[in-house]
Amino acid sequence: MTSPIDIQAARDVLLANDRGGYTVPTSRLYPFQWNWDSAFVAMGWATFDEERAWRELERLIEGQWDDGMVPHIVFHAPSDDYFPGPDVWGTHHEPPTSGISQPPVFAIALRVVLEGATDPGAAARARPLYQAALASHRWWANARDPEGTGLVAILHPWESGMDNSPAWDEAFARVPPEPTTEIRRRDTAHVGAAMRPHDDDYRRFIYLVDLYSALGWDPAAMWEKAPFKVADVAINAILQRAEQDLLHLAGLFGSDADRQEIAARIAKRAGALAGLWNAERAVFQPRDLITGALVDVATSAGFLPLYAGVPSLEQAQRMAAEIKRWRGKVAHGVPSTSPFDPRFEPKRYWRGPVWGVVNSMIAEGLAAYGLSDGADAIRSDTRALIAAQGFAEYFDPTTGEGLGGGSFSWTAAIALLLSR
Ligand code: 9WN
Repeated sequence: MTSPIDIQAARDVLLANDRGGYTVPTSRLYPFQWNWDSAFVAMGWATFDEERAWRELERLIEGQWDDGMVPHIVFHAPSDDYFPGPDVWGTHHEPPTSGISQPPVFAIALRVVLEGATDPGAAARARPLYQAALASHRWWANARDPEGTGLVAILHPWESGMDNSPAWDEAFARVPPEPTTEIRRRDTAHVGAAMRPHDDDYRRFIYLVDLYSALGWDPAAMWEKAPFKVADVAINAILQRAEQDLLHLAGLFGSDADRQEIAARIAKRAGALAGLWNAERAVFQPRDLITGALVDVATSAGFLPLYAGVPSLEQAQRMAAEIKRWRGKVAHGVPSTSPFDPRFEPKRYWRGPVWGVVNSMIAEGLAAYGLSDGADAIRSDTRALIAAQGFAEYFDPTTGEGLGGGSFSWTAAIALLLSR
């Protein structure tokens, strides 16, 4: 029997990371507002402070661009603790923001916050946020799937939220490690370099930022010139789930035309996502849009279509069995990279460690298929890791050790959601 999660301690993490209506992922390492972190964090706030949950979503939307993009970072206040800052991004937006997006968890969080709300003003609060979410889903379709295939692409590994996943190795190797901006990494001053991406990864990360900045962050020019273009499973699965929640919200706040538009995107993406299934590996795999080939990799992102109800029941059962096999090989699930893959590194960021937010989505997906044994195992692993090690950024699946930044907001949010 593991000890329970300390709920007050989880709340205290959010309170300590609150910078006035937005929550930093953790102090020092990530001193701004991050897109998908904030969506999970809003759901965490909603468990004990409804007003604060609304503010989190509203403050993220302060960074939304006129074309609908919700940037992956909003630089609300200056800080020297992070690289690359607004000067490197050069987006000239006010407030300053990065120039790429991140997994669109926003509409999912909006629905959760609204459904838990007791304040009579909640609908008035949700209405403009619904419009913001709709605009951002349109942006994904227009800017990141201009050919209308049904699958959106990421143009930078940071856009996936899973920065150094082996899913990008092949495509990323084609990006020249030759930025014009001088690299001044700050992350390795805060956490050990062995837990972070390599310097060579940073040279390519910043090369892409320099390239897109020179193109004025124009989506059409970026699409044409991007040397890195991948239809990521996580982005598409999360967007598909978010569209379902948006469709529900459109029933409250939208028009018939909105509903038809959203439903059409859902239908098209469902078919396109089905084409990413690898029956032999029992995971979904990304497609490299430069070569046109599926990337033969097995990562935790490959299970996320469960969260959007994409797989058949038989596929879902096969994935549940595969997750069990991975958990059997290491001590704690779900590792971000298959522990049977030679590239598995249990401490290096997205190349092996367990992430609470990913676990929460996979577990919710399995539960929706009635695969409650699998869902319960993942939830109890997540609870046990947090109870034993605190609110770490991520965990070593072989030892359970908490790694990366400490007092981490989205881990605290997941702890609160798991303790409801
Ligand atoms: C780049 C904030 C973010 C998360 C990402 C995670 C990491 C940033 C970085 O931290 O990425 O966006 O500098 O390493 O990979 O998922 O949103 O917690």
